[in-house]
Amino acid sequence: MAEAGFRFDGSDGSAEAYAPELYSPAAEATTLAHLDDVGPAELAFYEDHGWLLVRHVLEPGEIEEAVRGIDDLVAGRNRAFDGVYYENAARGQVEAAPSQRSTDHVRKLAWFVQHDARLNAIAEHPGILSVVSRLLKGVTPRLFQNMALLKPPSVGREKPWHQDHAYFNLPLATPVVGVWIALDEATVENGCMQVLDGGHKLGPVPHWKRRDWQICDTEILGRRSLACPLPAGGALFFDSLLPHGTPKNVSSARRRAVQFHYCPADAVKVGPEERLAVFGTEGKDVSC
Ligand SMILES: O=C(O)CCC(=O)C(=O)O
Repeated sequence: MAEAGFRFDGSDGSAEAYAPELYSPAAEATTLAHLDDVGPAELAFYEDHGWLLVRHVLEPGEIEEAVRGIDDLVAGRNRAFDGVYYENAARGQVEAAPSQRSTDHVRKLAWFVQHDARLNAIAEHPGILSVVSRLLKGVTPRLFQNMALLKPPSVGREKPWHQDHAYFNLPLATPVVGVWIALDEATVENGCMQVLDGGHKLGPVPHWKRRDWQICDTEILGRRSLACPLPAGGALFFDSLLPHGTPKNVSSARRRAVQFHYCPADAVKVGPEERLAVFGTEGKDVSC
C-alpha cells in the first residue's frame, strides 16, 4: 500500500518509452458475431490460433451495470474493497483530492467479484461459461482471477507483451482460458488487445522485469501480430500461453475492460518457484 492508502501500478514513467513497432498489427483479427456461433469449427480454430473474438456478448444493460459497479468501487462506496490500483502518472493528483477519486486515474481493479454482484454476474454469465467450458474440453470452469483494466485516456500506459500463464501459480499443463471483455469500444488508438496469432504454440517464453514482467521486446519485433478491436460488450477468449499486449492509450476515448481467468475446477495450485522455473530468466541461456 502506498502513502495515504493509495496503491500505484508502474514506474515513474521515465522508463516507459517503447518502440512503436511493438504495436503495429499486420491485420485485424476475424470476429464471430455471437456466442452461439461457437461450434466445433470455432473450437478447432481456438486450438490452432489460441484465441476467439466475439463481437456481441454483453447486452447494453449489462455493460451499464458493470460500469456502475466499477465506478462505485473506485469511488470507495464499498469500504471492504481495497483493490484499486492507480496509474503512476496520477501520483500526486490522487492523494491531493481523495474525495474526487475517479476512474480517470485508475489503471486496474483486482479481486472485485465478491464485492459487487453486477460484476460477479458477468463472471458467471451462462453464455460465457458455456464457451469457456467447451474451450476447456468439457470440464467445469473455476474462476481464479478477476480484474478490471481501465487504461484511462492519455494516462493509460502500455501493458507490455506477456503470456498470462507466467503470472499464475498453476502447472504449465493446466489449461487456462482468459476472457477479456470490452466495456467501451476498444480500438488500436485507445489500446485494444493485440495478439501473436498461434503464439501459444511457442510454449512458455522467458519473461523479464523490464517495463513490467514481460516478454523481451526483441522476441516480439518482426513477428506478425493481430489487433483485436471490439465494440463495447465484445469479448476476446484466449489461451494463457498466447502472447498479447496493449499499447498506451493515445486517444481521448475511454477503454475500460474486465478480464476473467478460468481453469478446470479440480486444478491444483503450485508455488511460485515452479512458475519461475518455467518463465523466469535465472539459469537460462538467454538474454534480453
Ligand atoms: O487490458 C489491458 O490493457 C491488458 C490486459 C492484460 O493483458 C492483462 O492484464 O494480462
